[in-house]
Amino acid sequence: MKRKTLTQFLIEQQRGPAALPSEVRLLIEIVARACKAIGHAVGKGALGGVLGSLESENVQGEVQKKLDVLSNEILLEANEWGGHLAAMASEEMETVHLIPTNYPKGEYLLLFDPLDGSSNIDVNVSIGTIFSVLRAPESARGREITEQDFLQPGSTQVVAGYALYGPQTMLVLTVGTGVFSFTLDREMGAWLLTQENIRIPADTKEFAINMSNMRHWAPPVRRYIDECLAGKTGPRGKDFNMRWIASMVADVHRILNRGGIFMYPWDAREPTKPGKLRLMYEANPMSMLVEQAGGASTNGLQRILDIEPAALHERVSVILGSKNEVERVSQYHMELPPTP
Ligand code: P6P
Repeated sequence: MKRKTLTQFLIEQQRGPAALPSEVRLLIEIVARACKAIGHAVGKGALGGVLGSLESENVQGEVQKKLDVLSNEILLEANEWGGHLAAMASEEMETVHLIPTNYPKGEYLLLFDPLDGSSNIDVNVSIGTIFSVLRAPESARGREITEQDFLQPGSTQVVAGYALYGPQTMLVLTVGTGVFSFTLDREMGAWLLTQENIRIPADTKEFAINMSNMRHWAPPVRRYIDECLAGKTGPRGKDFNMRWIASMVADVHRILNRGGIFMYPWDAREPTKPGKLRLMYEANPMSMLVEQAGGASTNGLQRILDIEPAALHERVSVILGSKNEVERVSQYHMELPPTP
């Protein structure tokens, strides 16, 4: 069976209802090529001398893994020269990364978490790269891009996607016309289309949450999980299964493929922070993918894609996946007292 390449798919998206701009096609192909390079480095592991941590910490105050920094550098270098970007932003960098003056600038902004799930790197569990594309504001033409130019709600994203470095290396992508997955043919070095119009089942029997935080959750989340744990004998009338890979890309990929609900809610360990995950380059791209696949994504009270960002690295509570389950959790947030 002859499968479409990523390039063939993107050319079809240029001709189709998405009328994908050629600069966006170039952007996606460059990011996809960078993800191939990251996947290659991940795959070499100890043989490539890329495992382990550095002395440094990132803007999040997290110890950086060698592969975090390498992945970030691969994405920066791959995208600087192309003339399609006005600037970039990364989980690993304090502020926006401007395009060097010797390169032409474009009208798009690229945001990424270069290697998500870092705690899994050294123990050979799936990790991934998450990316999001915004248009630079018209008002930014002719001036230097600032952090403020990135602070757009997730509903304005042009592209969202991730690469998953697991048993297969996969690229999952949306340009607003549904969700498509590509599997890397390692012999050819080509991304080949393997899934079209992925749909998330509206119901599920599988939840994903870090149960060790149970005593810190707000009442609506505690109620939802308690009911799942009560199984057939409880108000849900069915048994649930639990999965937690501690790699958002891997958990979301499972949910895109067989349904489920992923939750990283606010918890009392850091009461002033709305959650652990980052809005701009984790929650927003994942939320666009999930909604494009017929799922839902909220912070418990509001659609994540509607959130007006106040800061580049702001965090958010994330509840996403099978629509009927996400709506149930939102209902509980409305019925129970708000987070203290
Ligand atoms: P915890 C990885 O560090 C990450 O940002 C997400 O990929 C993942 O879902 C979450 O954190 C795991 O967090 O607290 O369970 O280790």
